[in-house]
Amino acid sequence: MSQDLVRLSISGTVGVITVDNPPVNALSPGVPEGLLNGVQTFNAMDDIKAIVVIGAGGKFIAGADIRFFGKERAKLPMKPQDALEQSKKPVVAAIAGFALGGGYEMALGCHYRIALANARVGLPEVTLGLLPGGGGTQRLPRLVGPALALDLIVSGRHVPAPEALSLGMVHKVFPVGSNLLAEAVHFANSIADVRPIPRIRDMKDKIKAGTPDLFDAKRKEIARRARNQESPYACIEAVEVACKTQIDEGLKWEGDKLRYLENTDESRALRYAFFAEREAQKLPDVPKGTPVKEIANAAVIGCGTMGGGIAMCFADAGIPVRVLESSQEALDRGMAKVRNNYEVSVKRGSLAADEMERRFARIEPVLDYAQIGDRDVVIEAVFENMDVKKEVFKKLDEVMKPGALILSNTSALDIDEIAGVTKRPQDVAGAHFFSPANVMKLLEVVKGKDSSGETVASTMALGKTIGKAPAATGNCDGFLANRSRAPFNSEMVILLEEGATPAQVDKVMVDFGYPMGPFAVGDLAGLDIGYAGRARRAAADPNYRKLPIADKLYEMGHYGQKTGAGWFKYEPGDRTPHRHDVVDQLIKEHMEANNIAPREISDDEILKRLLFSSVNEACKILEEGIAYRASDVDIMWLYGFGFPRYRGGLMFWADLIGGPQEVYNQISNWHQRYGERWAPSQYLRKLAESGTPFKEANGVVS
Ligand code: T1G
Repeated sequence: MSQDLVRLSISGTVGVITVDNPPVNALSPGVPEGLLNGVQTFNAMDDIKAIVVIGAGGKFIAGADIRFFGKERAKLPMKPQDALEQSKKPVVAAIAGFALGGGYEMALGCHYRIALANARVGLPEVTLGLLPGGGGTQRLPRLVGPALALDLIVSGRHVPAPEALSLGMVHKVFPVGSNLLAEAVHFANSIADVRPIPRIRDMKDKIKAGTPDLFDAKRKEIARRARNQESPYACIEAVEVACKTQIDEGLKWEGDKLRYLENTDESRALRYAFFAEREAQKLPDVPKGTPVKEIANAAVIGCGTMGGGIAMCFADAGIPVRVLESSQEALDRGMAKVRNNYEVSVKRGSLAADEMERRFARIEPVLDYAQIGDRDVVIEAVFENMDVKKEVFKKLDEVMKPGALILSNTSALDIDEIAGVTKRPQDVAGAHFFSPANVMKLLEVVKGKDSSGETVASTMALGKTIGKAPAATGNCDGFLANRSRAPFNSEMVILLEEGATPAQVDKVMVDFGYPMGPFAVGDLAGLDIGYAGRARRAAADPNYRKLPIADKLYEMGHYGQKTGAGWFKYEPGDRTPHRHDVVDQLIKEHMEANNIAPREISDDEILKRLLFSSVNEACKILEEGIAYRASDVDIMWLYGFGFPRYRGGLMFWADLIGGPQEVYNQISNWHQRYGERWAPSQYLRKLAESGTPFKEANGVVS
């Protein structure tokens, strides 16, 4: 079996070890064994002078097989990366595509590393709540120095080959299109007799730079971002160990730490999120292999905050895009905002000035619908009003070429009603971006009843092309993301009626791991958006629980940061939230008018009232077949609402704190106390009764 996943061949006096484990050459069972066997076999052959390790399929190795973490794994007599390093014959790692995690660690066990120019290397284990457990934390600091090793291991970022060359992570880079195997054999022959063989374990100079200040400074630097997490700190400690101990002792420490981390909730959650994002691409009602439309160019209708941000997504992905507005003045204003967004990135150092110009040049402002008719895709991002959207879609139906994708960025409106004004509803779907569109990764793809499989598959693929995390949903008010979030938005205001304050609620959610509290987020997005949504829901549902405090705050003209005050008050030019006396007064008046005595509300109750209300709604959405699976809910919450990734997502977190039974029991209590809005979903009850965890929930209870 190992031979199938790892093949051995000989080219002259060079032994070639080829890893062939599609789709990403992960180090699944059999691959480490095959690598070990390859090194030992070629070391036993006298006429082999050097060895090459290469991956099949245009990629090197993607790292350990993540599916096997948390499970018993075969123990090898020796780690392949150690066998590679101790080989008596020099070993060359030939990297195409990617060498990540355990893959790059195999390359670090080799004595030389060469790569194609479009390959990338890295140690992303921290993104899975782990640390490089195959020698990376001990070898990389010796190769490039502890400071750079800390940056690479704690960030987990991928390093493009040219940069890796400049950092000393690879020895040589070959142009794309080169015959990497031939180049590797040639390179191996050129170093076959070089002695001593350069083993990283023998490199002792750079590691001396590992002073205590370096590690303390790194811990301070990550403190806010790594709140509530263990793995980033374990990565720092591992590099510190590398600087203080012999490598074999460090390797043992590292292996023990990996075995601990892989069994933490943090790592389970992060590994779940990794697979959930990929699972979301699988649409049960859209056959695999459904043709996907080529998108060579795009158009966006509307150049407001959303339209401009969406245009940037295309420009950033190298796709030329025309932005259409109703007037030159609106167009100029929108383009100025886009330019400013780019300039902020340049100022921050996250974008080079010349790259900004290239991207900005891909966005072409236009005023005439005739100028967008030939586009492969058009995304409508005009005012969130059904009549306005229908007018735009009638126009698009007239001008767009046959087969063009015609998408709406609506965040909640009925996609079937919108598609219904066109003669081609099969080409229409929702492509709901989250503000700011050029930053937030979620793309909520809304399937209309007439949307063709090709339209849905093409929109999902477009999401990946522009660097988003796409997830699909059926059609309902608010779709999957905003509808599951709506109870959270209500419950947070209702808690104020009982004695909580915006500051207390925000602190609970920030301590839980959100980057910002929900009241501060409301002030940032603008309270007018929520007001319109509540009015629409109240009109549609006589039982809708009104939020008088929120409505009054809006009606008094407090929209949030844009008016200098909302739930909090803001000094001009300063986003720091301060207590807003008007809110205190509104809460006081509401309690007096309703004879409510304020009570101490625990942080735990606040957290669960907000999140359980949304878990319950998500169960209703799953039961109605609007969502495919619970992990899609989690993708929406991770990428759309900033739910902390190291908790896996709303549904995965609910499993961690007791699962459906715990949630059902608590919701049933609140149903007694607060009435219908807390009526538990039938599906939730079935999950509880059947003992099915949320993460396996797909709307059906077998
Ligand atoms: N293990 C198992 N499956 C993996 C995998 C992995 N490492 N990487 C990808 N897959 C699956 C993925 O779920 C999908 O499956 C298919 O391969 C294609 O993936 C000891 C502890 C390599 C950049 O973190 O970043 O090594 O959906 O859609 O867009 O120190 O996959 O088709 O059924 O993402 O071309 C460290 C994780 C592991 C790299 C390719 N390595 N992978 O991206 O394809 S821990 C990583 C990626 C470790 C050691 C430590 C990306 C990719 P399906 P894809 P892609």
